[in-house]
Amino acid sequence: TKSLKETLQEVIPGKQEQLKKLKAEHAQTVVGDVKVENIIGGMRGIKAMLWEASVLDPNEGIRFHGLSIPDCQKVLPPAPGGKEIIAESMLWLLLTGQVPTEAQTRQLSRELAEKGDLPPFVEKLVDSFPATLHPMTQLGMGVAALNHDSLFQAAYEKGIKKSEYWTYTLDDCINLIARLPTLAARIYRNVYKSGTPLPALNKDLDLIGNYSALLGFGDNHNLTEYLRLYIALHGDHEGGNASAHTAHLVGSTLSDPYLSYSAALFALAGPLHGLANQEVLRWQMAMQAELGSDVSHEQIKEYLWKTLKSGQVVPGYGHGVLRNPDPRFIALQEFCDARPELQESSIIRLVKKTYEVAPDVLKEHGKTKNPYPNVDATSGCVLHHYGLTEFKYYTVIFGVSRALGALTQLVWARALGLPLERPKSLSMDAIEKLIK
Ligand code: AMX
Repeated sequence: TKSLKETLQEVIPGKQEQLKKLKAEHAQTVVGDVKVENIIGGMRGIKAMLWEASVLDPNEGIRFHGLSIPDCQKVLPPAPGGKEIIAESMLWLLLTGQVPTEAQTRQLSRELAEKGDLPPFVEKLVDSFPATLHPMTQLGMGVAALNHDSLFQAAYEKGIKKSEYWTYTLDDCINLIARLPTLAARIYRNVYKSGTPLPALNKDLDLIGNYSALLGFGDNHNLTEYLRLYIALHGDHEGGNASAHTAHLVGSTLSDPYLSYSAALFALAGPLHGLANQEVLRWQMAMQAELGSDVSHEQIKEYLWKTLKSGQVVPGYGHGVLRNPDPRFIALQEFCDARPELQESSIIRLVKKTYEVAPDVLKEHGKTKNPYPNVDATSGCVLHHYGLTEFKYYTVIFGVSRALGALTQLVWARALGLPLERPKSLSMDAIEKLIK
């Protein structure tokens, strides 16, 4: 059985060759233009970044090395006794572009479990935070502190060849992915469970099986399966989103993976990025409190209009890039449809009914470019139903997940020798001069 590193070692030369050819033959080929609206509009639409693991099509949604979500659900090995995609098989696909065998997946699970313990000083650091400090702030600080053990940084200080950067980066990324659930679960217990001690990592469990057990939900198979799917699906959403882009930008300075991903987490903590799932839950629960559990489509329609007329957005709908229902939303909806306990959940039923009327209301409202649900329309509601009810913690789970894609790209950035990011900025006066 070839290990992840050995597999990457085989894949990298082909990609390096592809990049060399692109540079040699097409460095001057034009693939888009830049309008003033792009400069003042958050750089939307500008094709300006190399990102290997996934590409987002506005109509079809995300593809990981060409594989759609249903493709991944067919081919990626699940956990023993489980059915859903798991973080390890998704990580393997993102990093190598290949589907791992079951044996490779298990080997990676074991490696991650063996590397998952936190250094004692990080445990102490996290335990010293007040429970009132936001869990995302705690996660970002914990991840930054883990750079104490960065192999890349230590090797760089000693002096290594550029061609060796990626191997140390990979080692750091694997160590960080292994430790993230332990760190995130420790924060959960400190904030919500009075610091009750964590169980030991089980070397025979997958990464998210262990995460669920560390959180205290080891016996809750449904929640564990949901977390596996949620975390695999949120693993990567191409490179331009704020958290992925932050990791890439910081990493381009040759900051190590811990510092790069810590910065990414603070981008994810923003209300326009990682907080949407908790907003959906809050909004659906307010709807339920006002209208009761047995609501008609007509009543939901009225509630939607009330939200819109008060100048608020309908949370869970719309997207910066997507122009169709988010395939991640569809995958989560299918998860709900297949489970009787979720079929009976009043909040999940309300989410589904809302989906049946909201796109038409949003079309009539006429503002959003995408009237369809995004992944957050359901994601938080399922966590809540299965007993993970602490809203403020939901972005931390997203943060455990997004590491898969953001860290994959750091490995590729070093393997391909990508340079320091340095886009050109302009003042308004400078833009006006260009126009004249
Ligand atoms: N309800 C009401 N109005 C909406 C809307 C919604 N769900 N989505 C967009 N609009 C409005 C915008 O506010 C904007 O109005 P304005 O012209 O008065 O400023 C107009 O429609 C055009 O916006 P857009 O180009 O379609 O979207 P965007 O790229 O500017 O923003 C997003 C994308 C997701 C922030 C936006 O759709 C939104 O606020 N949705 C609700 C919050 C949400 O679900 N966020 C989760 C996104 C997924 C994720 O990253 N986790």
